[in-house]
Amino acid sequence: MERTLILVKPDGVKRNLVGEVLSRVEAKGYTIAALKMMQADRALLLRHYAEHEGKPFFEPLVEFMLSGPIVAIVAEGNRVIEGFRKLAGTTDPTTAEPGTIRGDLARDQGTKVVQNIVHGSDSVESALREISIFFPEL
Ligand code: D4T
Repeated sequence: MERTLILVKPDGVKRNLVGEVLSRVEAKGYTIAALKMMQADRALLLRHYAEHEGKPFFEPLVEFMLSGPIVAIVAEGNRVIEGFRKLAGTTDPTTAEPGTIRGDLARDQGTKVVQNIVHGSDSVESALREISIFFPEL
């Protein structure tokens, strides 16, 4: 069964949207296989966002992800990686389609990094890698 890593980012936790995100994932029919609230540290984020190191939004991204607790979720189901990316909507919340998590719940805050409520793995390889970072016990 396919699995994906979902993160509710600090903006989503601060705005009390954890339940809203979970309820959209569950309503779509995916199963929550694991879930934890945590405070990320820099080392964890450097591993998770290794592909973005050196980009202009990298430091603001790490600072943002350190700014409060996050909720890490493993969701399971056939084609859940693609399915959750559709539920999340595109990266830029201003233009994300209404009906999606980002399109319905986020907007441009004028910050150096996009604050867009959730992260979702973008491929089978990323999902395996990211799940092992956030859930080494699985
Ligand atoms: P994540 O990884 O958080 O699910 O988001 P996406 O897959 O939609 O976006 P990403 O990995 O390309 O970017 C990670 C994170 O950085 C922010 N970002 C991204 C940004 O502030 N400016 C940018 O130009 C890009 C590409 C948003 C999400």
